[in-house]
Amino acid sequence: MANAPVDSPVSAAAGKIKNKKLLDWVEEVAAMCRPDRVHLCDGSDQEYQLMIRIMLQSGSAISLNPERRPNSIYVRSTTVDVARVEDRTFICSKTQDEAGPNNNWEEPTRMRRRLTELFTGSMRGRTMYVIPYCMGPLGSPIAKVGVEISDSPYVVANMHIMARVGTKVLEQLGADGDFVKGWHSVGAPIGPNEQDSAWPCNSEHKYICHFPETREILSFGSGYGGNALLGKKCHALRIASVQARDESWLAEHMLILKLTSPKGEVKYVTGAFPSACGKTNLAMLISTVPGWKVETIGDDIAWMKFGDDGRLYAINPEAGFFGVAPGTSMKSNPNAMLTITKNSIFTNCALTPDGDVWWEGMTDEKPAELMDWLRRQWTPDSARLASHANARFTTPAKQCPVIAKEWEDPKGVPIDAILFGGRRATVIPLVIESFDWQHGTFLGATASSETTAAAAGKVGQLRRDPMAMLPFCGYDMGSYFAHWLKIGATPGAKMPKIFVVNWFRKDEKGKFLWPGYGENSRVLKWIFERCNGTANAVDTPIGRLPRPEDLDVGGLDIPAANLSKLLNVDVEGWLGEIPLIHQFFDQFGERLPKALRDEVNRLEQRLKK
Ligand code: GTP
Ligand code: SPV
Ligand code: MN
Repeated sequence: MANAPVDSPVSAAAGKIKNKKLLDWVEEVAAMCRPDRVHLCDGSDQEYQLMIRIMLQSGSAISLNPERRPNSIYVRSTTVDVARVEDRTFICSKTQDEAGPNNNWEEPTRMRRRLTELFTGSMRGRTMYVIPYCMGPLGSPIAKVGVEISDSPYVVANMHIMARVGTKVLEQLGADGDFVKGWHSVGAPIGPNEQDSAWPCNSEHKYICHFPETREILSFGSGYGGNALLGKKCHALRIASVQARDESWLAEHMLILKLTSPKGEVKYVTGAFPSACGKTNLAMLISTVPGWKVETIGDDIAWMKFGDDGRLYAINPEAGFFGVAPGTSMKSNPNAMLTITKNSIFTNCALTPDGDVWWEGMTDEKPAELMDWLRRQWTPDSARLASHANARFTTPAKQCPVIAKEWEDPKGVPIDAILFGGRRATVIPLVIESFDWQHGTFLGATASSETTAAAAGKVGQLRRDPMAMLPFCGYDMGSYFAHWLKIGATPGAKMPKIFVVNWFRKDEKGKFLWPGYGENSRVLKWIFERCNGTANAVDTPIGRLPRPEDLDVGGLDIPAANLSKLLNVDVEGWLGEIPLIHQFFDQFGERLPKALRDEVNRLEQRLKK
């Protein structure tokens, strides 16, 4: 990398870019943002180490103790930049109707004007990094290329872990390949005599904008997670959901797991759970039912396309995990703990005196002293959390001890079951099997969950989060539901079975009724056997449910009363949902498929019988 500003910061990088569209764009962004330097990312380990050094030198990062956690760093953001900002996230489609009631919308030309003002000169004093990335295994027919331009070395380092990046992607792109453009600036230019701050961002202006028609993302003002790592939520969900609609496939907020029975039979399962509702944990769980095994393919996003055999094949577009730290422990998720032993980035956790990280729930006993995520001394008597509730680890997927051998298979894995989950203290049972695809789509479309710290705003508010896609669907959700129904009606399609799960039911005292985590394997086993037609279920007004004796709870110490509550149909509760579902559906107007309205009516009739 050139260290001194040169006359044309773009020229060195430009010489290596063969793709005309990319070259023009890099020049356009550089001319607007006025960085001191331009760095075309090659994706090498040297480059990763350089990013780490830059962050260490600027005070952005601290090296963790290499004996405890080799090649790993600790980073803290500021209080105004700790999570996705849903109220600052926009879908700038031509019309507001296309963005739908589920998205903030702004007219594209107006938003561009506003963003041009903000991006102008926004990279002064900084290096502009050009990061070619591939979502999905290189060469996979399901994978897609994007290029993120960012002024943040933290973003570059994270993208190295989360996606396939660098020269190999540029080669795949070729001279005339197409790609998604992602503009990103932390929005904090450095003046001539100014020092950089430890976590540069813009505390006044944040915009996470998507232009679905031109397949562009413009993200300004934040350096955190889904706001800044544009391959993830912005590209792989918001832009990709629009592409998926246009090209008849599915881009979903789903984990992908491989489930093997004691007989060695394999099924692949995807699961949509809202942010911080258990995808990473389920994707790498250790079964408590003897002989059953879960292996990980992905923990956050699934792209699914039909194979020639009419089945849906899923790939994980990502290469790493950006996982919720709090609650992760050797008890709750040992495989995650073993994944993050090295080569990882920790953001907004607490720091131990011996240079390691800690977060709430990591150990039964709290450390005697810590530095909290806001750089203050902390002891167990401190009346506050040591790590932020949305503290995260960034870690390579290939380090996961239970990563499935086929996790990078370019053709994907054939899906047998799709799960919809959420945090529901009441009403929703432990598991429901849908009657058919349309009913399953209805259950997904009406799913609701309590909000979490993954997004800025109130925590614990119950809201509808259809298919866990409310913050991530790049177009009108009425049309998205229609797309789901259309996919299910594809001629010759062999669709997965759809299930609802809820690990978060509570008793009157607010205690979880279900132990969760590894014990969720008992539900996975039932789902597996339902797919094979070997487990029992009873038809109820809300769907097919196991009776307590249909679920393998051998060796599990759970009161019979809890189990019957977990598998009970709360008729009153469901009847109470009916008007709320109608109300929710009303906002989509004409675009709501009639079939979903029929499903509510049928549900009501069955409940009243
Ligand atoms: P994102 O990365 O934001 O998309 O989150 P995620 O869906 O991957 O959620 P994750 O698995 O990281 O879990 C989030 C929180 O839920 C953690 O604090 C977990 O400890 C907790 N959690 C996960 N699974 C269970 C479960 O089965 N039962 C209970 N009670 N809590 C769980
Ligand atoms: C989520 O919020 O669903 C995440 C974290 O997976 S982020 O990448 O910040 O979106
Ligand atoms: Mn997520």
